[in-house]
Amino acid sequence: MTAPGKNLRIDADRLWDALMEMAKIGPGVAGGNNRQSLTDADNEGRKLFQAWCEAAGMSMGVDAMGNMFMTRPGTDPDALPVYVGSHLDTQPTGGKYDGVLGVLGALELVRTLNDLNIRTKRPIVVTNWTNEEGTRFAPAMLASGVFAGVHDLDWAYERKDAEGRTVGDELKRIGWVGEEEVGARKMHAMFELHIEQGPILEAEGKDIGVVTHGQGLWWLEVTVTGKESHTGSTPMPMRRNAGLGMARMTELVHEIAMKHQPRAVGAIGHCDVHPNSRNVIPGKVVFTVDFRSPDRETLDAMKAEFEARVPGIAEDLGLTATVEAVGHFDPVTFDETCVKAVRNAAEKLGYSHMDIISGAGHDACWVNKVAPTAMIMCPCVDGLSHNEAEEITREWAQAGADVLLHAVLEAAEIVD
Ligand code: HGY
Ligand code: MN
Ligand code: MN
Repeated sequence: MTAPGKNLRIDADRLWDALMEMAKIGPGVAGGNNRQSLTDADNEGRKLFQAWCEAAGMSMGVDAMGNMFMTRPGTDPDALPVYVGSHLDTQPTGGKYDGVLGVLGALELVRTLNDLNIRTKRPIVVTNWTNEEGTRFAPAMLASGVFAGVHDLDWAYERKDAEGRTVGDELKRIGWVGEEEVGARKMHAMFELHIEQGPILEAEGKDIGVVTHGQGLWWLEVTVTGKESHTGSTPMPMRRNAGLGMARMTELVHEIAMKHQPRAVGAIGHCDVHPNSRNVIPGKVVFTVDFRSPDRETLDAMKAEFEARVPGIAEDLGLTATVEAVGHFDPVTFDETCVKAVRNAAEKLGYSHMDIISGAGHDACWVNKVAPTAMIMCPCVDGLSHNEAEEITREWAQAGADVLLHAVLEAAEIVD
């Protein structure tokens, strides 16, 4: 097996063009994207990705969760394939690169191999995972979670969006319920390229993050119930203000996360206020807490402390509150051999690099349960993501995709 020379690089302009082309689908209102999972825009993005992959000689397989698997054959059809990809769905105010860089960086990898007629022993499968973001349908990484056996298919199909539409119905509506059983595919390895979505790589002046671990997550849905009443004529002592309850519980989330610095984070992101009227005291509020830490004990301790202290806050204000876990994964340790392939690639190509723990969750976190997996990160400007102003440089995109190419080739084994 020949090792590729360090002059083997992807075509950075072609990758950038693909990113900008995909960004036109499901545009946001401030230069980013709103291509939420299983919407018509998601369907349009899937079809463009399928067309590009088929034009690059790949054949498509789709499973019952709509996960897209685009295969470039290897010389040994019996060899377990190397999977490489990420997700095309975005946040409602998402950026152009979160997930998309990993999918189109993988496509660019195949296009580069085609240009040079490079064959590999193992097939290479470029992958788009359904519903990574978990914003329209919680939890995040839903389809890769079904693939890894963490969620069962029926439960995943029943996940509802704010309008009450289910994953199963929406998958059917856009025509992406595939024939394949979810999780039936076996992998030799999986690699995911992703922007860091944090400030570390840029601050340290590094082109590449060699992702050794991913932090764990708890998503807790809190329902606080009080009593709707007039904001003008209800005396303060008589109020049962669910909005005030949420405010104090939000403070509590922040206080708990700050207790566990520097390796813990906590915030609320989603909240529904009922009836959400200017002159009605909120009778009910539903909101989601997002706790994360690379350390499992810390993560579970934050959840436990929050759950223990919520009833006291509610009682003080004459409210009731329930806390339900709606998303979870333990901290992840990625596969050493795959991580080494990433580090070797960065070293060979002369890209500055550092080991890093992923702050965000990724499909790779679940796939790592069923196959050797690793991630490659590139910086993003000001560490900003989940914001339409998310930005990367062409150089960072090139560095990430070059390292992805060489790491995948180490696993897929070049034949000639
Ligand atoms: O929530 C996450 O970490 C990912 O962006 N879905
Ligand atoms: Mn992502
Ligand atoms: Mn994201």
